[in-house]
Amino acid sequence: MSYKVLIANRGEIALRAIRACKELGIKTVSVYSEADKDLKHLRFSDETVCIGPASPTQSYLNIPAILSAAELTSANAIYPGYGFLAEDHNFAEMCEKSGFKFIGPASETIQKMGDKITAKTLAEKSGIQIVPGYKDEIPSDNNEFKKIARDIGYPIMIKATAGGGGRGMRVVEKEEDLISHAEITMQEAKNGFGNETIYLEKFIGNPRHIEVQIVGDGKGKAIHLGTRDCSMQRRHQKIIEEAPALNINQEALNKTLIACVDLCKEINYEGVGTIEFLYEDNQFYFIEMNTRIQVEHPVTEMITGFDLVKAQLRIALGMPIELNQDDINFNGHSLECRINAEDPDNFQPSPGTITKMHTPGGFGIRYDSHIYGGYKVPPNYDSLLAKIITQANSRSSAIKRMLSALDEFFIEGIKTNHPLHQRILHDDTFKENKHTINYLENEFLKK
Ligand code: MV4
Repeated sequence: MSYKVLIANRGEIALRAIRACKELGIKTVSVYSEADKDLKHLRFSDETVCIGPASPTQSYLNIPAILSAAELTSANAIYPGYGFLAEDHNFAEMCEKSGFKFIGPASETIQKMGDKITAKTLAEKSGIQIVPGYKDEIPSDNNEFKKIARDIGYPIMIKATAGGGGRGMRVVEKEEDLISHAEITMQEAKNGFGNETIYLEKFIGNPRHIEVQIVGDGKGKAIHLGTRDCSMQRRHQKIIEEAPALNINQEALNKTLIACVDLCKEINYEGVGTIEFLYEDNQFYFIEMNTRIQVEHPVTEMITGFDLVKAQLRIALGMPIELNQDDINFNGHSLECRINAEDPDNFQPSPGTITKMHTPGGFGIRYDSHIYGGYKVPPNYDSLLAKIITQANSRSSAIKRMLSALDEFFIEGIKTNHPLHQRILHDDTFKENKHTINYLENEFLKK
């Protein structure tokens, strides 16, 4: 049987998916926009189809164009990657209804996890600790509403159930702001997501961002692949990620990992997924679940040897997860630096032509990227150029290996955040693993 997968994405993740398909003997169709005809992965793909103009809404978000390309090339399945349509439950449903396997969870699962109140309820049912708060209907009586918020205790966070990833949320410091902030959040949620439902949470002030990687076969088998720490971020854009998360309370961790697997078993989760937590004062607090592969998946692959993208494809083909939890071993430490086409001083995008470059290599170094000398970075998409990933026996060795890799790496012609990474890797707070989600913006960048 010859199987054909259409890759509904671009850049490094499209290349990553093609590499995994090749290993499995799966044929690939790559779709691209008019701005992307020179992308590297198109040369490695069996077939290519141009699906529209540079604007994402007219190409990588254009569902009819993508389904037509799948039809035209007789693809069996569609690989969404991350971003774009990866967590669009309507897209997943339309793939299925058009006869293409969506490589990911069932559209109903994506929809449930996309509704943050439903996600919290499901997580709580499986024994995952959630942020204390209130997720029932907001009473119309302002005094009743104020009483609920007072019981949670200020500061509180108002979140839109249709939000996520930092969109549709607001901190309320004191009672006199509660009603106005709730009204604004509801109005923004109505305009932005077409759903004005909000919920309340205790505001966790200075946590780390820890996430758990899970894999499920869609038939009730699930395993976890440990944790990642993604606390080094700016405006919800992760910059450095690592696996495993270190300096974590073992008892809280073990309970959380078991509960994450239980959640996946309970909902017959199919594919790979990430359960996100805030971690503060030895406690994990569930915030949301991402039903897709994540940018930072390589750090988990590097310490486990488990190929997450291959697992996505195998599971979609109905093949079993070959490994049991006991077969998963965690080996040393891995770091990922995201190299972006942006000005390191003001974070402004820096598209343009790469005139000259050199990539890093060597023992324990992985380089995932679609760029090459002469490639023109278009201004229309995410600024991610490359991911440098290192693995070593310890965190400090992985940091040193990353500094060595960054020394070899150069890109000329456009600005990148390469110097920012070098500065962070030399920073004492980072080296001591004492940073939280607030560190980069509130302390490091102000030094
Ligand atoms: C929070 C929080 C503090 N308290 N919830 C931001 C993205 C979304 N996934 C949830 N987010 C947060 N939820 C409570 N109750 C702080 C954040 C948050 C954050 C979380 C993870 C990583 C980076 C962040 C940056 C700012 C705020």
